[in-house]
Amino acid sequence: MPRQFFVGGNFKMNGTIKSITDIIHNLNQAPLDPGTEVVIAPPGLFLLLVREHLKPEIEVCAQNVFDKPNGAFTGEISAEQLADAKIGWSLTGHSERRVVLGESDSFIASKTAAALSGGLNVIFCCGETLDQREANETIKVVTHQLAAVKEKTKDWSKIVIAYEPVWAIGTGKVATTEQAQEVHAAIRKWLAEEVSTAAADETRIIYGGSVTEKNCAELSQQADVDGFLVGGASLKPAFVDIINARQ
Ligand code: G2H
Repeated sequence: MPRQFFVGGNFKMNGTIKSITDIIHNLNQAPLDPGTEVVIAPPGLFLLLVREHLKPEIEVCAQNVFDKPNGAFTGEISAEQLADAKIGWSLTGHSERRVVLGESDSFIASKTAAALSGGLNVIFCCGETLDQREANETIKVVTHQLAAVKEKTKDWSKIVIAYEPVWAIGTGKVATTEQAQEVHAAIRKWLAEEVSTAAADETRIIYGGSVTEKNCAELSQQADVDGFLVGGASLKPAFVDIINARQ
């Protein structure tokens, strides 16, 4: 079965009730490619607002999840609480949490496993820094990040892998189609060798890092690019053009 094209919008720590309501209204009335699975990740404060007003065809995603189901963990939200609130997805492993908040591969893997066992789907992010790319360590870094998840989870059917080179995030410097395809193919090879051929065939591997309505069409034509995780551009009306990149 062909992999369904997937576009996620990661709003990061942006938006107000007014601006997010405007985004919801725009997405609700825009003509969206029915072949694309669309998921948006507003700040946690707005998850319920978005779920209540967004059309049900579009899924809602937390930007973060904790690795315990409940308890004395001030400021955290569990997968079970998200699932109870009809939030079906969470991001894990975003480089801003790895770098700014110091999340380790092992903690991210625990959060990913907890999200899956709590009933969520996960967009797991991985990617190398500029120094690592220049040292020819891209594949080593990315597969190391993936291997940490493999240690704690067997079932990859609810995981979408987002390859996000750190040097391309929010910088306007998008990976070339060749750079993206090369890493996506390496991730698929890793899945075939380390997980299963079914996981390699079926897992969506999406690209993130300065995706816009201008560069998405060419990237979307690469054999192993199954969609996008979009940051800055997901806050703009042109997000619709990215969702419709394959039309
Ligand atoms: C990468 C991406 C979304 P942007 O972080 O996850 O953001 O498109 O702004 O580079």
